Amino acid sequence: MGKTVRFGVSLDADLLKPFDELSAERGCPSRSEAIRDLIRNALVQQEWEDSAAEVAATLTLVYDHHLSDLAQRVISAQHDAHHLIVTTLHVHLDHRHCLEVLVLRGPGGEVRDLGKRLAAIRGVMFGSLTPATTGEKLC
Ligand code: NI
Repeated sequence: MGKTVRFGVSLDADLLKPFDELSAERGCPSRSEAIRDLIRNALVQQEWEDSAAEVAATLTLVYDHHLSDLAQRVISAQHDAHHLIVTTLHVHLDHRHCLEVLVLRGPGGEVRDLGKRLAAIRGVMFGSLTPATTGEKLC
């Protein structure tokens, strides 16, 4: 962690009021922490805009493993992209439904494409990619 630098920020009171309200709603302890969060979010978003930059993400899938060869197709698609998958968690939600959480790491473009490919498999009921970061560019 680098040394802390203090700087002043000037902005319209009409903009500060909703910012403080939003920060309080999100449980942010101070304006400094709220501004740090905004900067980190912007940096993570920038990482994702560069499709070659290394990112981390989680992908959540829900599917019905009774549907013909669906479970096999989900597994095959994961094996094809084994280099992007750090780990998987499989939960048998009930007699029919499976929930899988995949932790992904690799170039943003490939991670995004894998998320789309798996979520688009016919029979997958829910697919959601949550962008994260490897943290290397954040302090
Ligand atoms: Ni299952």
